[in-house]
Amino acid sequence: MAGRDKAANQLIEQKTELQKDTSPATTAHGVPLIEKDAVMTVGPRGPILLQDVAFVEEIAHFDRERIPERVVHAKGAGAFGYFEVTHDITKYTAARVFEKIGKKTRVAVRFSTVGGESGSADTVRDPRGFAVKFYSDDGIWDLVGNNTPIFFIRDPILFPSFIHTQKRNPATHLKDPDMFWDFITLRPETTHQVMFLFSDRGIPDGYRHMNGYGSHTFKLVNAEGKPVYCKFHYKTAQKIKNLDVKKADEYAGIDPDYGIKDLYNAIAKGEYPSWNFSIQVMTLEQAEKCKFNPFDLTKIWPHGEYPLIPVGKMVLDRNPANYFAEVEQIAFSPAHMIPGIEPSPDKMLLGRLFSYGDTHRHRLGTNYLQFPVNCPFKVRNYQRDGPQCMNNQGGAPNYHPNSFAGPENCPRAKLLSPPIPVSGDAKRYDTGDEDNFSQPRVFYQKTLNEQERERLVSNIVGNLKNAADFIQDRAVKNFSQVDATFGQKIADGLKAQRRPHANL
Ligand code: HDE
Repeated sequence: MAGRDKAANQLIEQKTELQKDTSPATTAHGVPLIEKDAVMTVGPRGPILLQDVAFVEEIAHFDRERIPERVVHAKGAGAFGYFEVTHDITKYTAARVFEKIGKKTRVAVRFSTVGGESGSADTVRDPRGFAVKFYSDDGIWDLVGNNTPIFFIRDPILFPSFIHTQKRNPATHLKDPDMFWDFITLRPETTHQVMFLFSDRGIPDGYRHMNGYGSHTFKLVNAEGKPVYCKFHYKTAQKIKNLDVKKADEYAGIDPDYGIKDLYNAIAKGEYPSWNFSIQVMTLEQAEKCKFNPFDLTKIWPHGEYPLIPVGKMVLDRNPANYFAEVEQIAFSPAHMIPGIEPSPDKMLLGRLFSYGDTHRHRLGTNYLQFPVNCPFKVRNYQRDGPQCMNNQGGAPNYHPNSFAGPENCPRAKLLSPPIPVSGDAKRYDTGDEDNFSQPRVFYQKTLNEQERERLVSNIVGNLKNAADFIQDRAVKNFSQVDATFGQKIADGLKAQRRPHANL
């Protein structure tokens, strides 16, 4: 139909295929229906009979259609495709995904915004989630990253507070610039990510035109059991494209699902988006001597010292056949790692290892890993039963050790998980004061050009002006520690805009 895109025509294009199946409508227990669109009544005007089990079933299922949305990253788009190895990195890792050049692994991807609810606009200033599920021969590997190589905080205990400041004020139920900027300015380790967020890259043009990052430092282990630290990068082959503030606001009003639609239509038209995948590597000896903490998620590893090593490419070539089953129910977890890929001491990564499985058990249920989209190729273990259990492993022994051929340990996995040397005093180390401004300074002075710096200032002022004056002053103080001119420009911009409100 003229003027309509693939997403708009989805129902029409599917019709011919569906018409081939002429079997009747059924109840959920597979029994053919007599009359789909009428309840059973005594006489044409009612009342209804309780023996209309088809009606009771329909309503009971409808009553339970919603599951809790994700507490963060609630709005998102999903797609499927493959990852292909183009360069050999077996000297760093024995992970099956990177086994040999040409090796292909199926992937599922979910892109998302972070702070908004599931009905919120796609074109807001917010980091974007970039979560990839690799269906590897050694089980599921989830690389649950963002479109930024860094994050706001470096201690996971701060995460619930940080997220509360991005969500709604508990009294007004409104987004609250005081909450946001109060937290940001009281924890200056947020400065680097805040500057990235208010730069041009803070509003990507859909999900195809942005990079992805594993963000954390991970550990790779090779076939000899030798580890190195590493970071993962996806560079978009579509080129980086961002939305300017005016356009983004416009789309938020008239086309709030802009990102989902753009991805769906590109794939439906056969314009498969792809990303080049690379790694940065740091040896354990280099990590010891590194000038900054290589496990601090508010920092990047400079590419000059730790160059990108090409590895492969990821291509997305299939849209979800059913959004709820394959995207709403997809369950990523940084704890899903495979032999050859391990966590580093990054506190944020380690903090995340608990959270995701926990949220999935609450949101999706105990057996969420048995849903087709989450399911690895093979599972043999001693876990049994629980709600919605679909693969209960037949009559295989449900205890270990046993004498009846139950599954045993894997020597290869053991070799690829070398012992972790640890030392130090166990205590709560407040890391708020650790070098918060040197990398933001490089970002401001070297990475951005003059126009980009101007837009950064204007974007910050445009948002910060809504916070209370004393919070604005604190923000200026922090940004001045990045660069005195930067701080001054923000102060000047705010002064020009300052509203006559009292400093409450
Ligand atoms: Fe998440 N995060 N996160 N996060 N995150 C979730 O899991 C959490 C963090 C990221 O498309 C939740 O299933 C903690 C960093 C993505 O389904 C939850 C901490 C990065 C997605 C959760 C972080 C991310 C999530 C909410 C601090 C980038 C969406 C629903 C220690 C490197 C995945 C869910 C999808 C989702 C917890 C910080 C990325 C609650 C505790 C840093 C892309 O488990």
